[in-house]
Amino acid sequence: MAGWAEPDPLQIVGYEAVEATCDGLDNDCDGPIDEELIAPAADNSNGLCAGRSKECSGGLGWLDPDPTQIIGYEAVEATCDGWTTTATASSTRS
Ligand SMILES: [Ca+2]
Ligand SMILES: [Ca+2]
Repeated sequence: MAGWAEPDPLQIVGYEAVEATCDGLDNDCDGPIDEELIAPAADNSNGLCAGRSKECSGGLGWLDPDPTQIIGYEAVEATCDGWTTTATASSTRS
């Protein structure tokens, strides 16, 4: 067989027939990068963060969504831990 031939994509390290890895690479060689990936559930699923999925950040992989972008987020409950913050003022004057 003479002439030029396309390389076998199966021999390319990291190649995927269907893009499946959030890595900032176009693993299926179709142009778009990290497209149509199925995001895993976020690590923090408490409070307003319930039901959220991770976001693909390219080279940094999957990251939990930024809680400050969630409607209703309050800095008082910055840990988004499911607990309701209650004011318990107990200061006394001496
Ligand atoms: Ca792709
Ligand atoms: Ca990818």
